[in-house]
Amino acid sequence: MRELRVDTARTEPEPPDSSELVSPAPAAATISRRGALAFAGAGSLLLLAVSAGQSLGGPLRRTALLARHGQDLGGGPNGFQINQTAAKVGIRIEETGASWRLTLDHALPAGPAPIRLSRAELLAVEQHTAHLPIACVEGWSTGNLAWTGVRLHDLARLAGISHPASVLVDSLEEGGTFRHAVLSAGQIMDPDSLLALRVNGADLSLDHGYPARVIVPASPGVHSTKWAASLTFAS
Ligand SMILES: Nc1nc2c(c(=O)[nH]1)N[C@H]1C(S)=C(S)[C@@H](COP(=O)(O)O)O[C@H]1N2
Ligand SMILES: [Mo]
Repeated sequence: MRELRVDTARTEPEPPDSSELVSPAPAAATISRRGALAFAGAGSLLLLAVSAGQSLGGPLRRTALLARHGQDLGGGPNGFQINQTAAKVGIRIEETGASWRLTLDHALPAGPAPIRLSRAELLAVEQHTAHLPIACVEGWSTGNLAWTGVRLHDLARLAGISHPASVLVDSLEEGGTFRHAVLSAGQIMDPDSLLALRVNGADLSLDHGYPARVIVPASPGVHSTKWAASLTFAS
């Protein structure tokens, strides 16, 4: 039963059918099918699947976080583990406000001038959603979170490099090991690799990297630079 291993973010509603047990416009899944089985038995599955609620940050998730880290992160879309708060690394709220721009650049000796985009301009570029966890080498990971933003590949094209070999992502942070990261061609070209502006349907919180942060699949958390300031593509 493959369904039993599907997690919350990938739990999809049943297709509508004639029995009218299935909502034609179901709300997001509240818990995974595995969780639902353990919790309520198969007979209640459809009822649970159509009940409204948050997929993450609800009471079940909160309990899991408390059990794992002994830390109460609160609920809500941004209620997941943080590695380095904005305050801890010296991010000033003013530099994340209306004056913030993302600089898209390239490492070519000649080529197009750098582009500077506001958060509103980034939100006007085609948005994609990827369901990915944060997995920190310090020994914790989240479940899948729904990240929404602009594909790194689309940003590379905007910078004038459609086949990048790598990208240097720099943050607003001034010191610190994690203030920048280099991503490979494979990471850039993955359709799930995003400059994320939103998570779980809400704007990123400041501690999770507002105004924008990188998220890439199958990579340690250190690659997902928060408080992005510039992306410099090399070919
Ligand atoms: N600028 C910046 N980005 C960063 C970090 C940081 O300290 N500074 N920490 C990294 C690490 S080690 C991890 S595990 C993830 C954690 O992301 P989160 O705090 O949103 O869960 O962010 C990464 N991005
Ligand atoms: Mo990390």
